Amino acid sequence: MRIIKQVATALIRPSLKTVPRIMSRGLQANRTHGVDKNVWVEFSQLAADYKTVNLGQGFPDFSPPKFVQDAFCKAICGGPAMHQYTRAFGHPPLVKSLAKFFSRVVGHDIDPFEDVLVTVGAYQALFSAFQALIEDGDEVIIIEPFFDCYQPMVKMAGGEPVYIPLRPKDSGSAVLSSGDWVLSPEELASKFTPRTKAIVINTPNNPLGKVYKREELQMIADLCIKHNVLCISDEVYEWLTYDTAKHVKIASLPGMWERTITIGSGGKTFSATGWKVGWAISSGHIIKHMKTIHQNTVYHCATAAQEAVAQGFEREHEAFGSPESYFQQLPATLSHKRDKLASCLASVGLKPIMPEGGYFMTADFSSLKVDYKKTTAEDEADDFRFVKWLIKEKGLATIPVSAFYSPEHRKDFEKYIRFCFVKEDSTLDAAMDILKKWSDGE
Ligand code: IK2
Repeated sequence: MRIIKQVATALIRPSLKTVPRIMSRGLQANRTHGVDKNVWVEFSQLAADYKTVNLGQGFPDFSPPKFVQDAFCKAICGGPAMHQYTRAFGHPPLVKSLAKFFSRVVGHDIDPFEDVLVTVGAYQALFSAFQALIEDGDEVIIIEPFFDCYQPMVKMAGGEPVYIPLRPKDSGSAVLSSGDWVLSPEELASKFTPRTKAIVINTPNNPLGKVYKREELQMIADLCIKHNVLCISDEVYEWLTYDTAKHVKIASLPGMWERTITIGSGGKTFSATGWKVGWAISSGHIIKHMKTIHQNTVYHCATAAQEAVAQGFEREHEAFGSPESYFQQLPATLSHKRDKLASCLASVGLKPIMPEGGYFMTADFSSLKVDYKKTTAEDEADDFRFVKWLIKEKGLATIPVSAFYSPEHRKDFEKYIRFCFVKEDSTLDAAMDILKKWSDGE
């Protein structure tokens, strides 16, 4: 009797595998077509599955500075308000400290309540910018290599990405530098059409580490002004520049403030990527449209994390330009790690491109004599195959660089992989051990 009852219940209860009727109408919205692959999802999982030494995704494996950790703890223990909603467009202490700090850097009086939007990481600032400003059929110029989310975000907004690659020029120097990767001014000019709505730049660039020089930014600015085009400037690594490279904000160039959206990240600024506090700074007439997207998507970001980032900026405002400033200390620490990694990569036959900024290093693996193709899928790009082989056979995770290119240009840039060096020395040493053992034939 009990068995009959169980069978009857199973027949009545809809199976999880039953296809809902709605599917016959087409379940998937058009905007999700062709944007389902994500390099971080795929390679972070692989790195975890194979318990690798992880120089893949860009996050520090050390703690944020003590002053922001303390600020976060204080916020959490700071009474009920820190655990509740704050102002939707940014916690007042944070928008005020961002405005105060960046007014000095941009050389423009920034209004904390009109010109700043706090977002869930730089990701949501980018998403809000594309959703608020790009219409069906608008063209958006994207400089390659580019942080991979620009392309799907432009497409989901109905826009058409138009790509232009940075190309390496022969500088005659034995050491390749990210500064040798340049835009052709004529080629860039040819990409502007009456349908161009915006250009996206990223300085310091992920993955190359290129820090755009003032003249390069001026050339882009002149085209933006000539064609009345917006500039979305992703500057999440702005404090991380090395040697003589200097970060210049395109928003600070004449005529650019009112057409530039500058995007930043508290996670990258204070080595706390899990906090997911980001921002967009622009003229209020642009920010107001981004606020509309923000209030109708996430509405709000975590209060205590915003409070901690605000305290971090207050502290940095006081310490600005001094040796106590974290914005001086972090690049000084990272520049040693960068040099160490570059000489290790060169010693095993990889050809590193020395980054002028950021915390990634790209290296050419094409002269290595290893048979990584035996164990990997034929239909994948060479760099994807090489990275998978490195993960599975050698226990070292990196990222394939063709993921930062459009389908049109990907084939030309399949011989590079990206290493992240914002890691403890012990992690970098473990990675170097793997590379050395491998090059010794072990
Ligand atoms: N813009 C750029 C250029 C970024 O690099 C990132 C974060 N990237 O990290 C992943 C990696 O490259 O390994 C973002 C935006 C997003 O920043 P946030 O974490 O603040 O959303």
